[in-house]
This record gives sequence, C-alpha cells and structure tokens, in this order.
Amino acid sequence: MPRRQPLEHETLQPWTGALPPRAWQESDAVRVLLNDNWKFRLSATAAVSDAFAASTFDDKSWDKIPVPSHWNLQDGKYGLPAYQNIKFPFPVDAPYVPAENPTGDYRYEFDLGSWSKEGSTVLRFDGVESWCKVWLNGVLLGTSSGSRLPVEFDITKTLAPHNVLAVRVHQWSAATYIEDQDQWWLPGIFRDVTVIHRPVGSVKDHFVHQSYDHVSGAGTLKVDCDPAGRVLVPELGIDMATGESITLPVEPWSAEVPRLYEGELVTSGERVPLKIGFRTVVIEDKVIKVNGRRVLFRGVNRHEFHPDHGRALDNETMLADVLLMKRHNINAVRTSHYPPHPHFLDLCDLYGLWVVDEGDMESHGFELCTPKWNNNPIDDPDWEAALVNRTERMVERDKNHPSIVIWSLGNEAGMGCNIGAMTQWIRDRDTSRPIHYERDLETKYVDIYSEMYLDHQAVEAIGKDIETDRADLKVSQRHRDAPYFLCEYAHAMGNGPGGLTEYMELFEKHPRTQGGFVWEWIDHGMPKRENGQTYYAYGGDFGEEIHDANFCCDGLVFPDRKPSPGLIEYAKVIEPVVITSEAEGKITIRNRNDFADLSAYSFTWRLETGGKVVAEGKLEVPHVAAGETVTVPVPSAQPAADASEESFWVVSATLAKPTLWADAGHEVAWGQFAAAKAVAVSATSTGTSPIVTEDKITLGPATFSPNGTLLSIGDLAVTDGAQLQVYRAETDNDWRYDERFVDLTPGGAWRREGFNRLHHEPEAVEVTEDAVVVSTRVAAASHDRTLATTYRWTAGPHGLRLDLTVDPEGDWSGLVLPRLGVTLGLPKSLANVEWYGAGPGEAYPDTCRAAKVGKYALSIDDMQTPYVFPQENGSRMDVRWAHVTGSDGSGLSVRGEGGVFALTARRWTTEQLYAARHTIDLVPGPNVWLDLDVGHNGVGTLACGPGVLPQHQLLPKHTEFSVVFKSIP
Ligand code: IPT
Repeated sequence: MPRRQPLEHETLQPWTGALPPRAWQESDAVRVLLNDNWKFRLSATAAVSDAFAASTFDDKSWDKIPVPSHWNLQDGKYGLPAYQNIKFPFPVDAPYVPAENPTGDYRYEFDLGSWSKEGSTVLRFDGVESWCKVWLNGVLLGTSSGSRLPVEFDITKTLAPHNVLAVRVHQWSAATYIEDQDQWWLPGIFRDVTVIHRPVGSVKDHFVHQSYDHVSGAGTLKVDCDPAGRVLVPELGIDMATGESITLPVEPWSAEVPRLYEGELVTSGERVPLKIGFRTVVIEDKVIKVNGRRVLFRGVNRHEFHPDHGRALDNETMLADVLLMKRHNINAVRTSHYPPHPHFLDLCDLYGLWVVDEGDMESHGFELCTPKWNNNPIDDPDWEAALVNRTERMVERDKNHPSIVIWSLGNEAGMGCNIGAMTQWIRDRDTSRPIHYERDLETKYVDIYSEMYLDHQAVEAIGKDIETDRADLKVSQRHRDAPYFLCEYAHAMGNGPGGLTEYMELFEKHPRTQGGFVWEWIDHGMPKRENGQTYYAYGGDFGEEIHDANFCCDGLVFPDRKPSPGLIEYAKVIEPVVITSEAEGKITIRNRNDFADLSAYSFTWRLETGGKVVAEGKLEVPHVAAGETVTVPVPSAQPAADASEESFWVVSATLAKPTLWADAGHEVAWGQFAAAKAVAVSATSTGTSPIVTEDKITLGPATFSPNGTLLSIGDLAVTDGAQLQVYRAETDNDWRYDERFVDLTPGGAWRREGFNRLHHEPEAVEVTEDAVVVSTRVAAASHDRTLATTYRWTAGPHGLRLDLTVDPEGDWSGLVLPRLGVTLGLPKSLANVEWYGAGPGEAYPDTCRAAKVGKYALSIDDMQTPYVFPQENGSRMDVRWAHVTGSDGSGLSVRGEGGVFALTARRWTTEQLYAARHTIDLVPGPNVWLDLDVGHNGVGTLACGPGVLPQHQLLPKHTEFSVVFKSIP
C-alpha cells in the first residue's frame, strides 16, 4: 500500500533552526527564566490549526498551566498518565504515529525591559516531550525532538520589547520510537525555559580538560574556548590563556573526596564560573581505573521522578536524591535512561558520585515485533543522524562535569550500525571517558561489558575469566578484555532485592567485576485519591488499554522518597568499612573505600547484654589506607554478670566531622558480634496435666477443642488455633515478570500447589499424663503430598509450650516453601510488639544484613512496610522473644525454645494481603494475626533477574520448632 508522506513531527530530522549544542553553564550574562504559568490548550489530535502562533491570536478563553510541568499530571484536566514498560501504546509503524496525538499549544507573553541590543539572545528549552515547534512574535524559530535534551534558538532578530512565545508540543512523534524507556508517558514542557543574553565576545562553547596523574600527583588543566579568553583558578595560582595547558600539584577529585577547585573562564564578553575536579579515567588490565585505582561501583539507576510532578523535578528534589544516596553509602549513579536535569550533575560534582551519563535512547518495543527487532531504528541508517544528534547533545551539554566518568549511549535499543556511529562521534570528540552501551554485548563498539541482571554464577564466571559463548553472546577477545559491571541488577521491586551480599562478595573478589547499579532508585507510584484516602497508583490505574501494572514500582525508595528496607539493606551491604571479629578477642576493620583512608570516621564500641548497653567507649583505630585491613583488640570491658542473657559487641563507624551531606555522628558502618552466649535456661514447661471434659481440653493456661485446636491462652481467645501454615502473599520478587502480568492474580507455583488453602485433617488427639499431642495431615485439595504434622502441647511454670514436628510425605521435589510456621488469630485489642531479636526493620534470609540483634518496640501498624503493591512484608528475623500487648499492657509473650523464630504481626490475613492491590485495600479486621515461623524462603530478585540462591531457599524437610507462650496479665 502506498504510504502517506510523514507529517512534520514524523520526519526523522531531530531538529530545525536550532543552534549548535554547547556546554551547560552559568555565567554573568543576563538571563531570564520563563518558568511561570503559561496559557495552554490541549487538542486530542495533531491536526489542529496553528493560528495560535500569531502574536495577535486571542487566547482569552485558554486555561493556564505551569511551565515546567506535564499536562497529564494536572488532576485529570488534560488527560491522564499511562505506563507501559516495553510495549508501545500504539501500533508499531515507525516513523508514523497515531492521528490521535495529544497536542499541547502554549502561549506566553513576556517583556524584557531594557534588554541589551548588543550581542545576541538565545531561547533555551531544557526538556520538552516529545516534539515541539516554536514561534516568537509569530516568527517560526524551529522544531525540536529529543525530550530530555536541550535546544537553543537564536531570537536576536525576533526579540521585541513585548514578546509572545508560542509552542506546539505533540505527545507522539517519530522520536517516540527511540524514547521507549520503562516509565510513564509524560508529555509537555517539563524543564526550564530561559532567555539568555549572549554579549559580544561571550562564550560560544568551552571544554574543560581536567586530568590527574596519580604517579606524580599532578593535575593538568586546559580549557578550550571559543572565543579565546583567560582561565583563572586563584587557589592554584592559575591565570592562563584558554587553549594553554598547565600541570601542577593538586588534590584529585573522586566520589569519596570530591575536591573541586573554583575557577573562572573570562572572555571579553562573559565570565563563566568553573568547578574543576582533576581525575583521569582509563581502562587497564580489564579494569576501569580512576586516578590509578580500581573503582567499585556501588550504584543505583536513577530515573527522574516525583510523585506529583513526574519528571519535572525541582532543585530540592534533586538534592534530596543526592543526600539520600550519600547517606546510604551509594557512590555511583547511572542516569537511566537519559541525561538528567543539568543541576543534578552539578550536585554529583559537588557531593561526590561517579556518574554514568546515559543518552536519551531506547527502542525496546521493537523487540516485540515479528521478527524480533524488526525495523529497529538503531540498525537503520536513515535514523543515524537523529541518533547521533542525541549523543552529541548529551556530550556537549555535560562534558565539563568531573563526576561523569562514563558515557552511555542509551538503553535497550537492540544492536545495530548506529551504535557504531554514535560511539565514533564520541571518540572523535572526547577521548577521556570510556563508552558504555549494554546491548553491545560483544563490545564490538563500546569499551565496557555490562550485561544486566546476570545471576551470581554468571558474574563469577566473568570474574574468573571462564565465561563461554551463549546463543546471544559471542565471547570475543575484545569482550574478554573489557571490564565488566552490572548496569542493572538487584531488581528492587517491592520486598527485596535479595542476594546483594553475595553479589558484593563477587565484586570484591574479582577485579574485573566492578560492581553494579541497582534497578532502581525510586518507585514511580502516582498518588491517587479515593474516598478521602490517598494511595500510590501504577500502570492500569488510569484506564490504559495495555499496561505493565506495578513494574514501575521497583525502587529503593518509596514514591515519597522514604527509604524502603531495600535501601537500608543496600547501605549495609556496601558500607565503606567492614567491622567483624574473625578471631576471639580481636576486631577486624577493613577499609573498603577505593581512595580514602578512615580518618573521616570515629569508631565507638558498646557492649550490649539482653539489648541493654552495659559499657561503651571510643575505639582507637590506627591509620588504615583504602583497601587495607587492621586488627585491634576488643575493649577490656567484661560482659555483664547475668549469664541468662546474651551479650554482643557493637562497633560503629560514624562521621567524625560534618560533611556536606550529613552531620557529624552519622553512622556509615557497623558490626555486631557475640560477646557471650546466654546459658540456656531449661524452660521446663511441663508438669501440668491436661483435664478433659466433654466440650474441651484444658492444659494449664490453655484450652483446646476436643479435636485439639487451641482455643485460648489465659484470657486471650485464639482464632483458627495455632495452625501450621506455609504460605506467604507473594512478593513481587516471588514471581517472574512474565508470569506476574497475566491478570494480576498470578498462578505461580505456590498457589498452584495450594499452599494458601491447606486442609488440616485430624489424625489423632492423644492426651497423656502431661501433654496434648495432636497429629494432623496437612495438604491441599487435589494434591497427594502431605505435611505430616504433630503439635505437642505441654504446660508448666514457664508457660504453654508447643513442640511442632513437620515431616513432608510424598514427592516434594522441585518445590520450595514460602515459609513454615504457625499462625494464630488474636484479639484486635493487641496493638504493640516488643521483641528481642533482629531489627528494627524487616528481614528475610537474603535481606538480613541491616538487621541487628537488639530490643525493639513498634506498634503493629508500624511493623507493616507499605509496598505500593501489597505483599508479604514486615517479618522480623531471629526473634528470641516477643511481647504482643494491648494498650493496657496485657497480652501474650512468645519465646523461642532452643532456637530463634521469625515474627510477623498484621491486622489482616495473608489471603487479604494477597488479594490487596493497593495499600488502601488493607483494612483492619477482627483479629491480629501472628505468624511465628521457623523460617522464610529468601526473597531473590526473580521479578527481573535471578531467584533465591540455594542457600537461602526453604526446602521441605523434617522440621522441629518449639515456642513457649505465656499470657501477660
Ligand atoms: C530493564 C530495563 O533496562 C529497565 O529500564 C527496566 O525496565 C528494567 O529492565 C526492569 O524494571 S530491561 C528487562 C527486560 C531486562
């Protein structure tokens, strides 16, 4: 069929009328920010008259919208957001896009007063999604695409005392096909709009070359500038011409010690402040080295996201991200998957974060075409100019940031010839930084091998240089010689990510595996209000025809930037100092920094017995260079005499002085190790004889039904006995991505096996001299595999004791259990939990590094982790004892016998937790439900990546579990 001519926004030219790209800079030149409320009109289709561009157009009937913002985040006034991960929201027919193409027309009038007539003036847009056409005073300036890239137009000739700016924005354009990132579709003018004076003799562009020779300790500075001018760095006594180079002793820049020198570039027409950081990035021996040292990326992938404003971020939000990252030991950011607002990069220079600056390119949706990647723009020479334009605009804009150590071309766009062209463009312009593009798996063009989501085994193989060819990957010599990092790993969706510790061990063991970037920084949950309650919405909640549900809620921080347990765990796993005790009486302190010694930290110790501090002091730690380890003796304090309690040493490393990002005293690392084990007290909860009557069995404080179901303990009524249960409401990481999205009521293995609907068939109730022994067969309808379960109840002075024995019968091969323990329904008047065990946060077998043994107290409500998509959460690990009490202090005490247990307390059942789709679906019921578990299965990162490592899997096997209950009057 003959095809129509592509419309203007469907052509492949990236822009028209634009000025050449240049470095982002502040300066003394006059500038006026046009961020304000602009006149706005939204049309449903692209085919609307552009008469509004005329200065005389009457826009009185138009509404107003803030600039910068996204028009579909204005309370539904101008459409709603939509979320798809890989899929395009319309038929894939590049470069054509639907006629139904939301089109926003903007008008803004401004006076510039006594604006200088001298020199020239430019109009700058820092980000418009996805295509714009711009007029000033009725004169067409040009068009642009490249949503997260700047464009500048020369407006010298068009500028008048009173100006009318008109901008047309189409949500969809040819460019959409190369902006298919996994995020909400959010159109509009979403970054700053500025008018900038360019005096005669002002800087057209400048390039700061700032390197460091770690052998001589000298930095070399050269600033190229058009036009020529002078470079002043008073602190270093530098006053030299641009284009000249100087080498002199300096302190280097690193993410750990971000030493910046303030300078100035002075031309006849402009003064531009410089922030110079001396560092040199090389690849040597398959390792990325900065200033001569291997760096280990303890990174995150950061999308720009604010729950109310989408990708229109203010400076406070950018700073909040940087502060949170620094306070959680993160040292690197991949700007997934587009260049961020330039201010964010200034913050990275200043606060110290290694940056992988990524181009605005993703064409992932072509992977779903037939055949896969059919017509992918990345392999089509017609798209070369558009794609190279994106690389060029990123590099030119961001080239002067010392924090940027790697250029990344983009994400998930398959492979093709244009990757070669983009790489070559960078090589011709900036040889100081290696180039990354994950899908160039064979490192045909780029310098780094960085395949995402590889499991531990595969990472180990790379570390050991024993990787082999795979169907999609040919291990060439070039590939083998490249350094490796995981540009994405540890999918932080919901509860998780699990397995971070084992990754970190590999990164530390093998020089070539240089760390990774957790996917991802923040949950992209959008607030939605219903019946006076607010919750975070995700894909599908705005009526999208196709969507990917909550796959966009996979961050280390919740949408409101509150740290999730995943962030707390990550901070611990990557902490800069590792404090352990590897030999009796000795504390080992390992400096994990790549550059800095430990002088920035103070060390303190405390001795805790039964969760109480019994002695504390300062720990003297000698000088420890980066990468080195020392051993110091444990302090001479003696564990407290009460041998019925355990004692622990806790050693903490805190900031000795305030830094830009945290106060003095901020804890960066800690270690806990046993000082003394408690002498086991024999909790002889026996001796009381059961009394059998017609309608019940009484045993000490407890009553049972004639068939052995626990009915009460003291005054506390127990609902549903204390039954064996093995199910948990699947976490996002308990499912595979593809299984998960069938209809949001996934049929994964655990529910298929009926773990959530076990039948408890009584086998025998035996009342002996001192025990009630209940045997049951626990199995799911239609299944023949059984958990043969015996509850042995005894009572004595210490309380009511349960000895549970579970034996799997039948074929359980290939199955793991979600958890294993007993569930008790208790009165809803119970409200608080105090426990001695790991805490304060939730912990699972592969997410438990951040949990420290201590005495904690939380309300049941505060024990819940508010994952955007409700799921298993809140389990406290290694609990020795817990008190669950109401406001009057009465309640139930539970003590582990001969072992620790995991504890969750909730106001809803596990089935209700499973069925909930948003936080507001969780409504307190008539009971508090306690799960007391021998253990849980690990969490893993199966949502995108490997599942639970074998050592963290809960396999069905013979299990014994003992707890003692006591009512608290
Ligand atoms: C990978 C994407 O690069 C990233 O944008 C995000 O979608 C992530 O997955 C999952 O949340 S691609 C994936 C199919 C491996």
